[in-house]
Amino acid sequence: MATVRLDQKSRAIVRLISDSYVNALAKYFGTGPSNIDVAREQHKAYIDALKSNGVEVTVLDADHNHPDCVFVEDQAVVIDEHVLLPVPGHESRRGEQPPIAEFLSNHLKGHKICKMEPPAMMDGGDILRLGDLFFVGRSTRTNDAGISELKDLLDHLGHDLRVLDIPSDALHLTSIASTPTDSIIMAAEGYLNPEDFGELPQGCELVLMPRDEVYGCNTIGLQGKKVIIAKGYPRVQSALEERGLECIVLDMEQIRAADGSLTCCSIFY
Ligand code: CIR
Repeated sequence: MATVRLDQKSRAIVRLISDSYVNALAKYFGTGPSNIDVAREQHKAYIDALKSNGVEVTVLDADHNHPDCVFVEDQAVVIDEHVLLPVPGHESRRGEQPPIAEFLSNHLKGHKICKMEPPAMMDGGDILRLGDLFFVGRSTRTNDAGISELKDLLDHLGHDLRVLDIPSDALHLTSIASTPTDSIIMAAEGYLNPEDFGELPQGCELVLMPRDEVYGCNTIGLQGKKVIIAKGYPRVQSALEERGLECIVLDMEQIRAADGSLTCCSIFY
């Protein structure tokens, strides 16, 4: 999930789909991508949706040695004037990071770059931002040492962090929750409970969706009351529309097949 607030969401990086995408890790939502051409079409529509809604998008080349390289969210965490480069939780994904780190270092000159070191590990997909409050998932990809490094950074920036345990049938926190605005958390029943998030700041709301719409709970909120959602989750769509948001609906079938959600494919900076 984007670790920037809505007002900071004007630029994003994405990365093209690898020729080896059919070998992407897939253990949760999907059993593996089956059609690279369709995956690329769906990814192009994703880029177009960001661009046509006012986001300046930089497209990085694919890394054909890394089947999961399209999922850039996991590789870098941008928070205020800091970039945290985590140690990605799955060994096969660690080599994806250098070009992303290089791009962010070159384009965010005033930012401080913090590099995590093993045994700490974390995927960016385990972090959620609700205004100035952060949540992190303790998962198969994010361990306590990684969480402790994130907490040090957030303490330094004056932001609170709450830790949630990710159930064994989910990959990341953002696989089961997102923040379509700076005051709404959308999550799936049966994966997370209201108590897991704790008391929310005044004016914030937790919207719980039925368990069978868990994939739809990953959304990308944009400026202008717009939100990108995945196709096929009608209750997610109506819950957002009831709250005055305009939904942009994208077919994510071949991205989902590799356990990827909408937020996984971009880093806002
Ligand atoms: C993986 O298992 O690492 C990829 N196939 C999917 C990563 C999805 N990223 C995300 O949720 N942030």
